[in-house]
Amino acid sequence: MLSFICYFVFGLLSLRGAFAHWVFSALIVDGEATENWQYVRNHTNAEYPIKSENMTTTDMRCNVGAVGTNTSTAPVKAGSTVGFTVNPLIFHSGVVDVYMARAPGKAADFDGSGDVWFKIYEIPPVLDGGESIEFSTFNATQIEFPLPAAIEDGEYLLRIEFLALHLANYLGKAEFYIGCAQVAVTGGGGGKPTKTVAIPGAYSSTDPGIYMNIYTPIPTVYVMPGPPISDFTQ
Ligand SMILES: [Cu+2]
Repeated sequence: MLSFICYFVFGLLSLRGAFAHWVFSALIVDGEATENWQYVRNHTNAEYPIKSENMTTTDMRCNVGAVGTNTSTAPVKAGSTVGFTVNPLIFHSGVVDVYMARAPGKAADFDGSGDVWFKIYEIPPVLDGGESIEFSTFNATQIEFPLPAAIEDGEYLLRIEFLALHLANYLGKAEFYIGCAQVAVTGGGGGKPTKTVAIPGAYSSTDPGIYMNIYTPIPTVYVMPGPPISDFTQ
C-alpha cells in the first residue's frame, strides 16, 4: 500500500516536473495569507529539501541563500494565530516543528546565529501502539499555530520545518523543508524562553526521530527532534 502511494506521488510529480516538491511561501496572519515572499524569506533552493546528511550547514536556519534584505517584517500579536502556506501542498509523510529566534535588532538583519532558537509548536505523528502511524499534515496546503502569549515584544525570525520521513530509514536521507518569516511581536507577556538551541547544532543525523523507519515495524513511539516546546520566564 505504501509503495503504491509512493508511485502515485511520483506519478503526480512527473506531471509538474521531476521531483519538484513544495515551499512555504507566505505567512498567514489571523487566517489571512499574505503575499508570497512578502514576509517569508525567499531562498535559492527552489522546492527542494535539505537532506539530513547536509544539516550541519547554516542553510538549516532559513533555507539555502535566504536573506532578509528583500523581506518585510510582519506586525503580529503575541498569542494570535499565524501560519505558513504550503505551495502547492505537502505530499510526504513527516512531522512539523516551529521555532522562533529573537533578533538583537531588526529581523531583516538577523542571520539566526547563536543559542537563540526555541521551539513553539510541533505536529508529531498519530500513533496507535504499533497498529498504525498517521501524518496529519499529508496533503496540507497550510500550517497554522498559535504564537506564545508569554513572549517578549520584539522582532523575531519565525521558522517552520517539515521533516519528511519517507526515506528516513536511510541514514542521511530524511528531508527538511524550511521557511523563515520575519515578524514584529507586540502585546507579549515579556517572558524569555527557558530552552534555546543553536541551528545547526540542535539535531544530529542519527537522532531517533531523524534516522528511523516509519514502515516496518510500525513505530509504537516517535521522538520529535530537537528540544521540547519552550516555557517562558515570568
Ligand atoms: Cu520527495
